[in-house]
Amino acid sequence: AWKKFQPKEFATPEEFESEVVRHVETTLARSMFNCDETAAYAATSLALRDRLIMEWNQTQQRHTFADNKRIYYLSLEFLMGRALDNAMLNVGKKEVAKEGLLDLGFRIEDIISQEHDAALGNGGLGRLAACFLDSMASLNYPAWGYGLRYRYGIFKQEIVDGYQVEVPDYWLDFNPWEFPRHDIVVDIQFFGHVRKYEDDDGKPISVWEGGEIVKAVAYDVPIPGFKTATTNNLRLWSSKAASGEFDFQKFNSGDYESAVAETQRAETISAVLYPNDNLERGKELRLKQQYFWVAASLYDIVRRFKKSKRPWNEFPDQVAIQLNDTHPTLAIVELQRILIDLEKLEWDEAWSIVTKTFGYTNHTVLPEALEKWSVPLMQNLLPRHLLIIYEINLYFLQSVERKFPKDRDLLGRVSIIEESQPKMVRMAFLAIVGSHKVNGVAELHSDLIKSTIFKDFVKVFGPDKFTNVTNGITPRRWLHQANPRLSELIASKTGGLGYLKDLNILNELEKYADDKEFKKEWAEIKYANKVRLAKHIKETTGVTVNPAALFDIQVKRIHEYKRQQMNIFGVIHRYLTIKAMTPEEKKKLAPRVSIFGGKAAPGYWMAKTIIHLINSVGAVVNNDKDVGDLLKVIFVEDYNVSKAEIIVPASDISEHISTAGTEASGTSNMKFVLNGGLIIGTCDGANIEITREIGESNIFLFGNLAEEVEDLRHTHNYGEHIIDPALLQVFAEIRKNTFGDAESFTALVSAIEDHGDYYLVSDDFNSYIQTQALVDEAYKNQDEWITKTILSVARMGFFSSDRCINEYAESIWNTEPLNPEEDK
Ligand code: 26W
Repeated sequence: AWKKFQPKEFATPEEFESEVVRHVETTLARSMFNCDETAAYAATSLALRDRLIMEWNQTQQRHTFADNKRIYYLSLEFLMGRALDNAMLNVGKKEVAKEGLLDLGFRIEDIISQEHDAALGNGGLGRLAACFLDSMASLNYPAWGYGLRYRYGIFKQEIVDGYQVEVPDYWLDFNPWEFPRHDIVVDIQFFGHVRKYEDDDGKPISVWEGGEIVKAVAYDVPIPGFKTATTNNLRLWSSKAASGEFDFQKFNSGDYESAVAETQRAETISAVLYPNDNLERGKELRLKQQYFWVAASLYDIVRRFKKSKRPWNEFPDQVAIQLNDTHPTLAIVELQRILIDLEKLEWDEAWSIVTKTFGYTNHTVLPEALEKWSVPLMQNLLPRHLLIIYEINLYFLQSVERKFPKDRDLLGRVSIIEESQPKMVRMAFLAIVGSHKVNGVAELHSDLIKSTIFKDFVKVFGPDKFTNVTNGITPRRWLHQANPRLSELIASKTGGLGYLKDLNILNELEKYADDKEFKKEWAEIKYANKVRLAKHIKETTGVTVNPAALFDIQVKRIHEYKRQQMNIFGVIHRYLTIKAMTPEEKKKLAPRVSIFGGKAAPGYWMAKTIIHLINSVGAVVNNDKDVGDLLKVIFVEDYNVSKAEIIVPASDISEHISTAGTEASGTSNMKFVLNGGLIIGTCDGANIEITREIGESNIFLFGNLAEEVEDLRHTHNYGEHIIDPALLQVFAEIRKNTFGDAESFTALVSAIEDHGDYYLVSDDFNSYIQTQALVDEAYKNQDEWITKTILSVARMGFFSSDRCINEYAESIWNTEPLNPEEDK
């Protein structure tokens, strides 16, 4: 018997320091005399992860021993951001590390900022997955994340002459947070054909033969919970050629090129994250990614289940698989294939296991984002799966026909196969049919999917299959880590950091909403956060902004439905208003900084044009002597998670102004309010529930409602389409080449004037401008403004992703936490 290895407790800064030194001098093989910030980051991370590994192993042992139901969260995206700060805070060792590093001559912030973001996601969906991992670990759920280990995450955005330029994000040079598991390798099959025969009992058998094999190698990332011994696992799959380095036979026969090409082709599968958000393009490589990841994950899940030697009918009691949008829908088909082809279960028994196992979350109603795969493409790549899909569809349509024998149209509408040219597999329909629960991500959104895109399925399955789980965010990263001073102030008034585990405790802040001393500190913290952002803006853009000005922020993916174009048109309107003001009038106006940030999908020309317009307006406004401090327009380059941690705490007002009915939830809205910023927004997504929680008087709502959108669009197309006069003035100014060659912005103007204004920018513009004027007025009364922000923060408890995860656990997964002996 061996003595168990005891990781360092880091009880004192000296102990931490000595571990950092040990890693610099041994693991990194460097001398402390030339230890720069990069090396200090590496050694600090390595010291900390030694500790994580132990808790991670113990967590896995505990889970194996208890053998409870596990949650598997399948997501093509995990937008994790940086890990070091989060790990230090979650294990409660940041103070010790800070002291230890200071003693070595380093400031902890400088060390933290050395880390490259893990940017394996596009936006909301990927960041939600990351918040869920944090909550599941912090609440002690036995949970796994499964994803792809992209070599290139979301591209890095550079702004050159006002235009977006994409630069590859190679992030794996040094990543101490992942552990390659070269012993966990799964063979994944593609292409080939299906051979059918009858066995001795006359039972039809299908065998998937031929094609090619690619290897999936597991890389594990520890996910530490906040103040708990639970450290869960995120398993990311990396693709590798099956024949090793390269094909030696081909190599020896002189065909060197194709020998290497095979390796390349295999490794391409996990090479790059698709940078489209809310746009489906049907590329074969994307389907390969999806199957590769799903098949490897299911192999792993099934293998783990089989170790328990339980009968198959207990599978749904041991395994809950949540599908993060339709991207992993092939998992439904793959599990059915494993059960009938490999485990030889009867179809019905297998299908009952499958549907009890899966839950499907929808994250968008935009038609262009709904996944469809062409039948010929799937036939070629996954011949056996296509046959199973047809069979699932057959049995499903038969059941629909039995239930609604007179409704022939219904069958065509709900069919998993769209009878187009070519035929298409509708992945959302497959996900609904193969799951026991379908949920939307905010109340309005969950209602909308029931009354629009999935209407017929409510009729077929009944309303109980559909439910809502309103999104949430982790207060650990989005308050405690991003805004440490605010967190400290809150802790000092609510009895410590307990509020981070039970966010409803924030309610206790209500009694300080009129407390002079408290408000002063509150306002000072906001100001300091604005100074921090102003410094970042100065360093990255060269523009000086006044931290006393109203910071108006819109950061998110650039998309027409999110209406950054309306924001920048509003900025132009403000600019024209200022230019026409007398000096007296100018004195009465609250100075504003309009801050934008976000990436455009590389092929999304309209979104790129919006970025160009923002930068062009900035170039003019920021250098106009008539305007001075009254208005500045900033585009923050390369918006990502670590930038969000600087930007979110610095906002006075943030913009969530999507056309009503288009933004499924939004989650940055929650982050901004939790950090003491107010919102200007439409009645869309989670804005509605935020209003319900914080009170109507603490939010600036405007614009048409979701139920009005359809009629308005109809009027644009078939009736009179009158453009708002203030907006026409803005267009006239653009046409005067005030912001550079007007031709470059024609598409933006013409989308509204000539192409039906699908996103209702003109319809909402007047209401938007007026509401912005209300914001100006409200900001002048700082005392009331601060009270509003305190009351809002106090009422944000509902939006913790902990609440959200507990709802999933109760209403979809039917699981409970597995608490370790003692929580720290
Ligand atoms: C196939 C291309 C593609 C890629 C990503 C289609 C759709 C997506 C995502 C589902 C888009 C997305 O990120 N949706 C966002 O999900 C967030 C988390 O639920 C919501 O808060 C956002 O409102 C929603 O836009």
